Amino acid sequence: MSHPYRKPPVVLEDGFIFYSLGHGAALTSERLPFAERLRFDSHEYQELNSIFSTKDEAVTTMFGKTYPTGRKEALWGLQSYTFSGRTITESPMTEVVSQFISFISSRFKVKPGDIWVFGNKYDTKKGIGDHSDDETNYVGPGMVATLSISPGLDRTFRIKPKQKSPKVPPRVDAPLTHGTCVFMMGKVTPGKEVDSFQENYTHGIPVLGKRALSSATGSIERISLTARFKV
Ligand SMILES: O=C(O)CCC(=O)C(=O)O
Repeated sequence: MSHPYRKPPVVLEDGFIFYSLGHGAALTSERLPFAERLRFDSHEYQELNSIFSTKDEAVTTMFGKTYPTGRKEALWGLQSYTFSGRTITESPMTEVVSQFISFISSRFKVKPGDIWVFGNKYDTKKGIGDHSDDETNYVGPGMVATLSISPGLDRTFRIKPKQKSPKVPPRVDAPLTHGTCVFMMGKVTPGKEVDSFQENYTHGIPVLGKRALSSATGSIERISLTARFKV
């Protein structure tokens, strides 16, 4: 990838990118072996999937009207979470979510009990619109991590600055292969309730074009797990 504003992402080692942004924010990613090993028929995947199979499609409410999101949502490590006019309640813990929490806990030196996880499941034809995870009081170490579980289909993680400027790239696309964890790294400023990444950038998963859809090797679904913090 190239663009006129900043250096392209630096590939530090296999599957790891580091992209330095303005405002003390950075986008990095890393492939997690326990997630890369998951297949549709593995016990751990089935266990995670069974949580979503009990859910209805989430709907969002805007200006008093409800709209389908095309996604199923789940929550772990927090009793309930309310956003965009809906409340999600906690699901039973699964092996994959527990491994994800352990990884985040040891990597970022945060107690497992201070981490909660939001899960999305959607099919290849759906995406997630540009948004920020900028709820206040959830700043944690200034990082939100999102893990891709999508055997057979790669997606793209797209970030955009909220304010256009010649000093900031208009967008950065990071590859989301199965088992990749993307870290949105932001600066935590005392007195501010949102870290600099979430304050200054949006992120989203663009809908796939026809060509990408026709080259998909089987997967019709994608699960993402996003780790966030209670303190
Ligand atoms: O599905 C993804 O990878 C992104 C999830 C996301 O943006 C979110 O949960 O806020």
